[in-house]
Amino acid sequence: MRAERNDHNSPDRHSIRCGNEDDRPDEHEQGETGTLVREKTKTKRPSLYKVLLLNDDYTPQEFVVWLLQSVFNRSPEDAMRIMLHVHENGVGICGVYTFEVAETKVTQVMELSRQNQHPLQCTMEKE
Ligand code: TYC
Repeated sequence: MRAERNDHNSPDRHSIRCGNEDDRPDEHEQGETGTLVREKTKTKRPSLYKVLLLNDDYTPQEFVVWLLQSVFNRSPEDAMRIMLHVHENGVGICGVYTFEVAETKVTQVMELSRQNQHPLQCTMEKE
């Protein structure tokens, strides 16, 4: 006797459920058993990028603190801590973002620095 193939939406169908699946009807029927295997949906997490601030001898500390608050949404205390870290260590992390967000923030920092005639440099680096 041939096994009944369960209705596609039946909750008791024989399927392997994975944590990461959607509701696409992406199933294989294996042989005559009627077993339905749902393939895992690949939802890859995006790569993350560190936005780095570089020290220089000319950009005013107040400007760097203001940038960290305005562009990177840092609290005044956090902005001061990051600025002093860069001042003392030569480089520091402003934040970690997906590619487009990191790229936008680097552009904003470079543009604001240029407009204010400061030599401040900002780059991004894959985590
Ligand atoms: N070193 C600068 C000064 O003493 C301050 C500064 C801090 C500049 C961080 C750039 O990314 C920077 N005026």
